[in-house]
Amino acid sequence: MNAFMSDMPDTREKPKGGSPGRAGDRSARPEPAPLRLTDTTLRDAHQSLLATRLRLEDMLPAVEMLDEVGFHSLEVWGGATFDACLRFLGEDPWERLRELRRRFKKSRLQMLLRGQNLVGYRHYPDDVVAEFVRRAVGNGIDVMRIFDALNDVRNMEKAIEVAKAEGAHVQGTVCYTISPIHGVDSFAATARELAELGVDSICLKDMAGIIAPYDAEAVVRRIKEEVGLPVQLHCHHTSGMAAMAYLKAAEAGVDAVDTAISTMAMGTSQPPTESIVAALAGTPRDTGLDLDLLARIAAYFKEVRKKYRDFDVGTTVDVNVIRYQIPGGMYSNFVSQLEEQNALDRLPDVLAELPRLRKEMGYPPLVTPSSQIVGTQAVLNVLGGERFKLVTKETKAYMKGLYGRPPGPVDEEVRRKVIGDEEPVTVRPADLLPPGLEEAEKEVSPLAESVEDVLSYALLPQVARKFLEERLAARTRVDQSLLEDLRDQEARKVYPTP
Ligand SMILES: [Mn+2]
Repeated sequence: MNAFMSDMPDTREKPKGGSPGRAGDRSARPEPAPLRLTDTTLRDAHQSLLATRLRLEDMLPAVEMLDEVGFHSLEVWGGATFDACLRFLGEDPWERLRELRRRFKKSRLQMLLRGQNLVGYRHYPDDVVAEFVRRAVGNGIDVMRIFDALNDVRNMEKAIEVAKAEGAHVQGTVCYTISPIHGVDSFAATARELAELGVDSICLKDMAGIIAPYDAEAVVRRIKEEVGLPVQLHCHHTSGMAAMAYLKAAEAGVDAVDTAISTMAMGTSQPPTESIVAALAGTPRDTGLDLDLLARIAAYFKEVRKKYRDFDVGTTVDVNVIRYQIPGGMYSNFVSQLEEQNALDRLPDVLAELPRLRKEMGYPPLVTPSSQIVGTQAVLNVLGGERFKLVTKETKAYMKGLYGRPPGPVDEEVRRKVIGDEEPVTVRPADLLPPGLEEAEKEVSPLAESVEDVLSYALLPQVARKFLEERLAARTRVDQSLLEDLRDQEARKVYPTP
């Protein structure tokens, strides 16, 4: 699995062949290469549009076609898919990965990893992180995209180290956000830190779908100039600007972008593959992908999507994302949380509270888990009558530094209100965690049949226990019925019936 990305264009600055440019001439640009596309249909697209409910059985009929396209990679695992498999679908996420690996003969498979949070919502100890990454690569992941909600590289370094050692292509991620302290300088600085950890490429991740085309161009250009690694742009179509951002990024030399097949694209999902392919056809960044084949894939998912209509969030542009620069899910969460409290009239107060709170918390990018922490606390600050009268344990942990270093300084007065006289930690948060794998194994041992089962339990204890118990129960029922059959046969032997 080593060097499987050798076909990725070398994007370091080099003079055009035969051109007489001066050495170090900044105008000497690399030969334009085809823009590469990562397909997200089997992960982010259905996570964004169908509440992560797409089942393996509905993926498999499309695998052969998807494998033929010539995608840069296919994102098929990680993010919320792990949780949703165990929690809602009764599917073993590890088995899903192995099955996809068996069937994809030519393509690289990619996953999204939340750094030290893996595919969960809290920091896991290093031994759990290391084993999870090893097993993810061992079961078929080629490309591991690793991010941290706070862009704190200390929360990514363990996963990066292990994924590299296992021979995966490691993509370090810079989470894009809009704030007074974020800009091309800070994004480039994070990218440099990731490069120093030895990542193979950089992802600029616009999880909220808020990046404007000219900002995408500026950030991509700057990261490429400063870091000298391939750069991939990941956007959501939520604001309607993502395809424009891709075009400007393509002009700035971005190496790859994330798209979804058209019938699983747009809205909170990625821009449509076919549109990007058509937009660049005949240009120096021509993707070379086959629109007829893509059309067949689109037709397949158009039908499949109908089965999930109960979960389907549709594909309109969310103007609130542009107005408040927050992820689409966050706004709808506010609405449902306030509706539950019969307090929808307080929505403007919550929306006014959010930027104030975010400033006090050091401007965290809003992505799992920070989006949930900030969002819930904003609602509590409004409904509690007094700010920080009610505080979640996650807000406490955040203010203590247990999620890592916030991008900017936190408000010390607020910190005192939230954690009192406790000392905030300044070390890498996972340094404070004792190993967890052995303990997990002990707790789940009668149910677990593999290290992968133990990992599922270590990550999501209640959810995984329930899944493993149901799996055992299902098998026991089968065994008992077999036993009954055998007994019947025995009975017939002894007392033959006419
Ligand atoms: Mn995404």
